[in-house]
Amino acid sequence: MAFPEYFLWGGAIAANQVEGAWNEDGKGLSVADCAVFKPNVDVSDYAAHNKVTPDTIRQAMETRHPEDYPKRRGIDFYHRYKEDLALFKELGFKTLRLSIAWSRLFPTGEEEEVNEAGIAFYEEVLKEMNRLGIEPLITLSHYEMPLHLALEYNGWEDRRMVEKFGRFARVCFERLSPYAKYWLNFNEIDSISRHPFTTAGIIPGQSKAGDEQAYLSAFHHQALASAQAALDLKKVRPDALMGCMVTKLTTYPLTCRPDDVYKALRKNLDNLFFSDVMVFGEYPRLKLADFKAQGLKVPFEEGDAELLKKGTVDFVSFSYYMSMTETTDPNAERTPGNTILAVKNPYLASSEWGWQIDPVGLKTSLVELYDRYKKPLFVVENGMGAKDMVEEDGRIHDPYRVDYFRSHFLEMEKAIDAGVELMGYTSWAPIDLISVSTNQMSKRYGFIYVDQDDFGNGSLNRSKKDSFYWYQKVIETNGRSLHESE
Ligand code: BGP
Repeated sequence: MAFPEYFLWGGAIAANQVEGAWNEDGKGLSVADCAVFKPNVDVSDYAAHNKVTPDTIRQAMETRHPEDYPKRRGIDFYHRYKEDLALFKELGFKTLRLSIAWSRLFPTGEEEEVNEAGIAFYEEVLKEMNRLGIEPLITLSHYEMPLHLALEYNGWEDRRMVEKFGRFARVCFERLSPYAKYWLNFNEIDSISRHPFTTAGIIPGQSKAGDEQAYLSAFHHQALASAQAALDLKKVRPDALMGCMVTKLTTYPLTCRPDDVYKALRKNLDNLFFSDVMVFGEYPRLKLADFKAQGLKVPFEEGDAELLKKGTVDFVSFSYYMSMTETTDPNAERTPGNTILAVKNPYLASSEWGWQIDPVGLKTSLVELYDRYKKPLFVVENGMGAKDMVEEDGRIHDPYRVDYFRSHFLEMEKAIDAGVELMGYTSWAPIDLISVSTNQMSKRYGFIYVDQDDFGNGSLNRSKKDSFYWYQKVIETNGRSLHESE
């Protein structure tokens, strides 16, 4: 069978990893502006890369220089978006996933009125996308929020964030939904405990209730905000669709020892918990029992249960980079994954960053999620970070990237054949950008090369890699080229 005619092929980017212009046109400091590049720290040491303390934040606030804070400069999409959108058009994109920097619209998050210069930027970007016929898929919150809210409230631990986010989301819907039908609430909402500051503005060690309780409270508040946003979106644009977005961390047992199987099952349920709440509009019993056993409490207040039930999502989206493996054996070899360390699967190859490459796991994830939720799915991130070499003639040969995508697309097609309803696919990322976990530029994902090194040197010129032409053909033939021999 083939990819359906309506299939939305495209790519995904995030404001804080591409825009730059961190202090232009009234933008406030965001949590992403505090992310420091640490060239001498091992790339698998996520804890060290993401370490945030009141001191590191103070240092970040005092420095005006973007050299050490790569997300402040991004790839200058803020000034080059027309050129980049034209390249996406040339690739044949039906859709582009992008996010809104909250701190451009509300510099501290406390303002009553929107910063007009901030929203005007997104209006222009979306108008240009509409003109080019590229359907926007907007993430309201992708690892970005005003820093002030982290300092003042310990981020999403505080319930008042629901109302502040609501104001931001409503402005986005009023001003931007005329140009955009597809929306996502929070990027990888499950990542709160893996990198609480980036995801939820929580500064570890600052909560009176303890970090674990703070993470659970933050999730509850984000789930409420998501439900409210789903309802508010429909008031402004009834035909718009709201999706949730999770990191799909499909986990296999290392052996068929019953204890390994059970451990993997629980890992999978931990991962599914987040989308369960947003799809079913209620907390799963097993997780509630788990929280109780850990002495944690979901901070339910009157009306919360009804809101969660009313504001469920229309579709389920997720990122998929690799699968994971678990065992009860404490001595098993471990390998890095997406901001996580997992047990190494002996059947899989790994990227240069240690992430294990598993196309079949994408099919497994799609079938599992569709069977569980019976809602349309959207793969909104998938790709492989790699080092690219620019040849003397300026060309970039990246067969490893083509191999990665081809193998994943073929498995995605099999999932569609198996009956999965898949709305579309956006690669991470169509253009090289700043890495979330390590703030590197040299961890490249794009079909489009950006001339910039880890320290910010380079012309920022864009050029097309070999994979550009390959993906262009996939889109042009709606996947049929995957079956042609080269
Ligand atoms: C996801 C994030 C993205 C992205 C990607 C790759 O978790 O949603 O923003 O960056 O991972 O991760 P990294 O940039 O660390 O390679």
